[in-house]
Amino acid sequence: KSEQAYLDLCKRVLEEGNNRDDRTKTGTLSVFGHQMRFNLADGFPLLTTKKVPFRLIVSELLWFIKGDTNIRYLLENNNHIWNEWAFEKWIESEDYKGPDMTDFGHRSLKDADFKEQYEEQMKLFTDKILTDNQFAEGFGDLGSVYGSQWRSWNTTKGETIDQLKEVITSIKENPYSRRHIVTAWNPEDVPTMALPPCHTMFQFYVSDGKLSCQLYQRSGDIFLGVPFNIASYSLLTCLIAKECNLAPGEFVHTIGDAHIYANHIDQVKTQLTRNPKALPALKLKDFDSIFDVNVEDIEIENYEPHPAIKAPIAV
Ligand code: UFP
Repeated sequence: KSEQAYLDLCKRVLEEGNNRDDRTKTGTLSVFGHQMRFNLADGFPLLTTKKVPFRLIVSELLWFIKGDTNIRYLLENNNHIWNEWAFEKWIESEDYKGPDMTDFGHRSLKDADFKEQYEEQMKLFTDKILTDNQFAEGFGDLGSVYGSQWRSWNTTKGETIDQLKEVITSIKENPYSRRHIVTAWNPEDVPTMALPPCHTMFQFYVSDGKLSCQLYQRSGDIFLGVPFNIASYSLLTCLIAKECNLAPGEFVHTIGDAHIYANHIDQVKTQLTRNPKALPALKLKDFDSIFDVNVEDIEIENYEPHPAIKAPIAV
């Protein structure tokens, strides 16, 4: 019940995890292959053992659902989680005239003066994305991220496939199909992507009037990423269930490389000392199509988590 499946994953990795080097040179404890199940009838699986920022999860998911790949929508919703990816393109372009921002992620962790400069440039960048249409078109678009993979997958014939729309139609028309799949992993694109999709594919399953979803996540940052990912796909499942007149079933979360970064271990241990509280409830306003849903249509009720726990993000 509740968030125990997540806490069990944390315990397993602390106990059994292999010490591994990783791309970010931070070092991790990692296991390969783990599955968590969340029964969405038990409450909405937004962790209570630390505060998770639900509004960011909502605006990011609606951004994907709309097929939007421009960070302007996120910024309009005060969501900054994808900024670095767009910023990177800007500082590498002819248009950028400010101080050298090479390797800004690592440098701003180590150098307070640089961090200040970086934050100043980032503020200039995001203000311009919000106010200058042409600039936003040029530098706000992230290209092949989930929004485009879900809603306008490019085919070799030069056409696009709306996987999300098609999967919803197939759930409605042929609920017992074993082909309710949306994929984000495109082997042709992967070699040139800055961040190949972590959520490689997901599948839906209808049983007893309930809609379940399973995600295969190739790589999971257990402390910072996974709590977001659980809530995001659970919300997606609840939204699609509502459109299809089904009750939410289970969210099954399968992770390939499930890791705790070396600089998150103390935070995870702190979190494990806390007693989980009752899960909150998701409240959705009525809608006909998930493509029409806005941030105001989604509320979380009775969310009374333990305080947030800070940790550095691996870059
Ligand atoms: N990561 C997540 N969830 C996400 C996301 C990224 O856990 O939604 F976008 C983490 C996993 C890993 C890193 O720690 O980001 C991606 O690095 P790599 O591509 O080397 O697996």
